[in-house]
Amino acid sequence: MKQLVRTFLLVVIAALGMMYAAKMLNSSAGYSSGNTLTIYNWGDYIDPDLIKQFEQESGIKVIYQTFDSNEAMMTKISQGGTAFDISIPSEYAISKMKEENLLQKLDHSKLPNLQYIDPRFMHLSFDPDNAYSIPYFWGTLGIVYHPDLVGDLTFESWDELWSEQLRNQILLVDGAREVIGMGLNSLGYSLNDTNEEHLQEAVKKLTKLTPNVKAIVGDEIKMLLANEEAAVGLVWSGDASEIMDENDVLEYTVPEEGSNLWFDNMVIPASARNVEGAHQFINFMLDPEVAAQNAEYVGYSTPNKAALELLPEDISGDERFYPDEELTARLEVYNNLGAKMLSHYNELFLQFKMHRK
Ligand code: N2P
Repeated sequence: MKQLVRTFLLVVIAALGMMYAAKMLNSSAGYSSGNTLTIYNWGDYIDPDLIKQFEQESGIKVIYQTFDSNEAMMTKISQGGTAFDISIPSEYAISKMKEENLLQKLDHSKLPNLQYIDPRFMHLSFDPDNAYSIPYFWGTLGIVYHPDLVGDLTFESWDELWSEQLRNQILLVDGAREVIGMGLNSLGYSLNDTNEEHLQEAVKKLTKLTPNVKAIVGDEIKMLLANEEAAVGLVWSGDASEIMDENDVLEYTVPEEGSNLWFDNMVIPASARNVEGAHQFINFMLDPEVAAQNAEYVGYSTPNKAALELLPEDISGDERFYPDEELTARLEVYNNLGAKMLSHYNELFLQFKMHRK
């Protein structure tokens, strides 16, 4: 009998131990519950001091992870391993995530600072009521170049990228929509084209660009261009602005055939645990002083009207980074082409990358 009692007690102790271990594991995997907020943002896309300020003001601890493409971000969020409370996708990704039920509706009554957003950036077609997404930054895609290293080229046309004098001189941002879209634009097609012949034509043309392409890179593109490691780069406007802050000899231009106009918005993924904290964070980022500080730090264009008024005139008045509606009219926003077409774009981009090896 004694033996039985001892065995029974041992089993109970082991079971309790296992329950405790499971609880510990759970709470470390579910760190986004309670007083923490898990943010998933593009690399180099926030002033780190603002994260500290938010932590101090809210008493919420921020856990921060970064991504370098909408595609990588969507894959991770749909796999569901980590419960992210905030993410910052671009428009076509927002529309796709909405369709896939990966986002949750926002409570606008918790976002009083939404009043500071320029109405021009509200009610856009990918989220007409801003029910799921709140503007963060916006911009264009264009070319940064070193005027002394490119002869007479001024990149009024994308075709100039193919000039022989640019052998091994071009850096491309590592984005499927960006590079395939640029190939399509250079042929006079839309960057949302889904016609297979046009897509094949674009890949064929891009393949011919290969001798000029030095590398396809992520955020390091800024450092490489600022240090004049290459003469030309295909970059997002905010990166261009940061590069030109470092090296003011460089220029930024958006070729005339057209390019991409993009909008990155804050969202709360469906799997978020700290929904209240996520609203607090969005409202914090919408505060004019916070948004102005963030825009000055990262170099991207703010959609926050009140923040824009706080920025120095040399930033807010710079038409290259704050193009007016007339200028943006010739640009195109990426459409959500559907999961199948998006993977096709990814495959074509991979095909182009493989050709370089
Ligand atoms: C910041 C990347 C900005 C993404 N490093 C443009 N959609």
